[in-house]
Amino acid sequence: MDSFKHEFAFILSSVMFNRFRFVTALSALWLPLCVRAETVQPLLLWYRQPAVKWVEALPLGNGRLGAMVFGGVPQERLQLNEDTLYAGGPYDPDNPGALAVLPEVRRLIFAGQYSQAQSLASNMMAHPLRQMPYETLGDLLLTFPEAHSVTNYRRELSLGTAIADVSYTADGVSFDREIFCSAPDNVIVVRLSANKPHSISFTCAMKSPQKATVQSVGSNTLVMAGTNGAAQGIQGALTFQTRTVVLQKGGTITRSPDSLSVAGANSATVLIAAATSYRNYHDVSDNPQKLTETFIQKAIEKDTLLRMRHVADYQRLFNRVSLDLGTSPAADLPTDERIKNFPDGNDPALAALYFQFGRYLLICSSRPGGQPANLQGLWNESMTPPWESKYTININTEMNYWPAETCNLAECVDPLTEMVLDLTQTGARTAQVMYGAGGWVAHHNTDLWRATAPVDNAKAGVWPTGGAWLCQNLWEHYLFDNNTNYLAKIYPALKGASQFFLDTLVPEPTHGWLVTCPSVSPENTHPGPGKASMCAGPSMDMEILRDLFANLARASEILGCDADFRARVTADRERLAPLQIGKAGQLQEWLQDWDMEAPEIHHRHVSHLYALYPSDQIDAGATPALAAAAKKSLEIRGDQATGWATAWRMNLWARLRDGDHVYEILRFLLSPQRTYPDMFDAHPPFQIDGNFGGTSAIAEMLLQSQGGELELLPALPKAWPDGSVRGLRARGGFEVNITWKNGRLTEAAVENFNHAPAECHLRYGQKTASVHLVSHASAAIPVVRFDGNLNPHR
Ligand code: FUC
Repeated sequence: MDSFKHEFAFILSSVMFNRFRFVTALSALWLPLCVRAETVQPLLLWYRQPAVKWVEALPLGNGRLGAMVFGGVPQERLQLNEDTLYAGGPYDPDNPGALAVLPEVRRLIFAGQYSQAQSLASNMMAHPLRQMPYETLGDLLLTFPEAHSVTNYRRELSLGTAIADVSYTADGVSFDREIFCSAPDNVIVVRLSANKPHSISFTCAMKSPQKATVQSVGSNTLVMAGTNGAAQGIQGALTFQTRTVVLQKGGTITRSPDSLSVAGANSATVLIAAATSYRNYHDVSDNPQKLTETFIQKAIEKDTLLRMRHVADYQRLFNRVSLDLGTSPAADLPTDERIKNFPDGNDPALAALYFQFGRYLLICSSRPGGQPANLQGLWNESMTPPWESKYTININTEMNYWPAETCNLAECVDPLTEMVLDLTQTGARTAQVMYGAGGWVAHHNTDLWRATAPVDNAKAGVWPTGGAWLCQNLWEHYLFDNNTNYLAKIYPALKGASQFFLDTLVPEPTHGWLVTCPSVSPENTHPGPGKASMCAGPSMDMEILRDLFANLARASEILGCDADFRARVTADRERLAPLQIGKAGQLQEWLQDWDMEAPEIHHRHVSHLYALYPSDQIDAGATPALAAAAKKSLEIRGDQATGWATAWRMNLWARLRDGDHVYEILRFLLSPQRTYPDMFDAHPPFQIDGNFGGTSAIAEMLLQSQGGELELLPALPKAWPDGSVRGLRARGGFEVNITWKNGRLTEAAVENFNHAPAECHLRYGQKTASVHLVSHASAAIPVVRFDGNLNPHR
């Protein structure tokens, strides 16, 4: 009964959060459908055993604070992260020597001396050569008395509530451990209970590879205090604290200098708060002691309301989208077994779970006020993670945000927007120092300190288009909800990025096309003389700049400003190198028709296909010849690659409207080769972009909205003949529900979320329909429903 009351309160509070949605939900009878879907098909990851490896543990997060839950019986390990705990401190990596070699690097490239250019460009690199790593905070360890017999073990993560649960029977007593990470209250909460009084005994301790001390204070508090370390010669400048409080009911609590022990309690709650002194990329003066004390004090006051507040807050975001792809007996198996069976079995519900897991991960790793999701989202157990677990902006960070708009999590983009606005400042320094240019530039990586100079090595790092690509994510955010205040906020970023390229594009000698130089087609070696990566005007750069310049022009029109600047940008856009079709019928990756001789013909990056996805410069309907060339390139590259690269291929095939091909690739992505038992994406090792790219691709299979039309079921595979999706977002400020049977659309509904009336153009196969939708703010209902032939009925 208690749990029923809880659930009812959660549903009510999450629905009440949005008055408009409440009205609409009732009018369209969505509410009963959503509730039914939740009860029939709980969205669970579950296991019959504790996690041994880190990629078996279950992630929790509130956007800022993260935990990996291992669920051991003798010992619970919560591996903890705080999203600003990086090594180092504010630093300036820009290399003033770059400007001196720039003309010669350009000359060598245009003379076809690519490897010489690449060697010389080593003088353009950042000091230090690598950026700062994101690091673990440490572990919270709960050690329980030894049990002689353990039965009924179960470990699960509910995507419906963002709560992990561990339950088992030890020596005849049933134990339950519920864990969640609350965004509204800024704490991780562990609730320990048992079905027999006085059964809860454990010791609570912390450990960390950081320079930190752990001390018990007062009667029930453990404080871990430390400073971050140096990396690459950049001194650590952050202090941090983790504050853990144990509240028990019944029994006793005792303390040692560095641990707390509970004996014979009826139940216990452990609250964990963490913070660093990071305020922003140039200010590290915050007070982690005060922050954690406040978080803990407020959480203690909330007491039993913590759970409800957490669930209501989480469901406000998560419940916006539901997806039913059908079910099968396989759905009853534990998640790790389902992943093993997925390639050969029929488990559409696992694909739906994977889709929702991606949404879950974004909610947990990217919330307003925090840092953007990094290469591992929020979760990292190492001091030296792969690629520093920071931001690789030649695909990975952009991919992290692909599902944000379509999957109705627009506010999760907020940290990315803020990061880009920071980069306009650090990147202005890089533009000036390295290139003598105005505006701002970011190369292929950045970190907590917003470093923007080229890193790692010239063949990957000297790529000036990272910031421009990030601008495209921000522009998409605008397209999905038409908010001109947001457009005004990001306009300086678009303008500064454009300014940099107005100042640095150069005409290439053969056609006089304007190109980036030096640059690379991300991380792919070309077969030109010397087999280097360095080149001029790789197709991806031209595609990104075509978008950037068009967006800038459109934005300045909407905002009514900068007519002269718009004219310059528009003129330069016309002079960019065009898309070219090569001798194999492929879309050329470089200015030269080099693709078929490239040393890695199956290379994981498919940079030149940016024009097909995420951009819409290539479209099967509008540009069929280029779409055929993009398809050829995709066929040449092959379907299987690292996690994110596999997921990118899925999005591309979805844009080519080939749902069966997307599904074929999903069978690989959602197999143990590319998905760990906890559903984290395997690059390998773990990298979160594949999860986000996979979620995005499933959304692209069901709804696309580029090019002014909302296309329903553009790439539905035969494997999902019956299903429904509710709450996907489309460009223009619309929200869409779709139902299908036997592979055919049966029903759709479109809701206008604009505060103005809007025209909406729909497509299903060859059928089209246009409707007028009243404003979301009007008294009338801003929803139109359609039958399977796109006939509207209100
Ligand atoms: C790019 C990719 C790698 C990896 C790294 C984080 O360099 O080429 O595969 O994803 O980013």
